[in-house]
Amino acid sequence: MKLTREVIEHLAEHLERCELEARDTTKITDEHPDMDWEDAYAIQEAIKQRKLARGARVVGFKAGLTSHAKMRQMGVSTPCFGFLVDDYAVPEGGEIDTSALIHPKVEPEIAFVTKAPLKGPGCHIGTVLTATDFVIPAIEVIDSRYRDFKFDLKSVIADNCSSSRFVVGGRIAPPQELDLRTIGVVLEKNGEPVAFGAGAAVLGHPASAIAMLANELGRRGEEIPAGSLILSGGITEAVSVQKGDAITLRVQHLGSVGVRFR
Ligand code: OOG
Ligand code: MG
Repeated sequence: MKLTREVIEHLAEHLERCELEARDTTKITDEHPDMDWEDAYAIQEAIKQRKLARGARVVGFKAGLTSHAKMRQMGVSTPCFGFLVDDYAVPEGGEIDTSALIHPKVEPEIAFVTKAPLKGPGCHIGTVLTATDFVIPAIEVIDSRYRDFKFDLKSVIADNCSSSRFVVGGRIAPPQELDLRTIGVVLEKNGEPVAFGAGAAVLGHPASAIAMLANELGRRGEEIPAGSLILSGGITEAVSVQKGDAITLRVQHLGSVGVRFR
């Protein structure tokens, strides 16, 4: 670790304030070019502790930057992992207050809900599918706290991987009943299809993203508890949204899920 506890707490407070007040900021590595990966995850953890102290509950995790489309869009080459709290959850068909966000974008994702704990190292697609209760379509709303979504991997990890809101809905299915590599997704904005893809865009198989997350948490002595909801990562590039937009995600065999920005 290169940063002191004090600086980590300060950066966590700064980034979370930006989130809560819908303000953007420059990326933190500009002022702290020496910060390392441990520092980045320590800042993310400090943000989590701030939310827990205010009564939030961790409901799951997210993997991000798991598809080439996303890595290309954001100019990075490795996935990132973050946490999800209950405050981020929006009901299916619900509304999101756009004025509470900075510059939201939506992503089509497959969410996994676990029925058994997943603890790395050594997790792979097989262990993930065995521990999965069901998969369900998910729209993730990301809202980087960094100006114009310009960041590097350490800055975005510290910022809890741009987590902001998520909506799950449609039909659930046990993963054994689907081929998650060929499953097709269509993202619609105001009735127009705007992005398309198949599950294999995420690391060859969306369950690989969950295995990577479990192995990464294992390195830190943590696990994915049973009953967690995990977003496996955007299948396509993220799509910008504005006040007034209606978003629908259609997933082959799994119905659709929608949300509106008011
Ligand atoms: C980082 C978060 C990316 C995904 O699914 O790839 C992400 C970002 O692009 O701001 O959530
Ligand atoms: Mg995402």
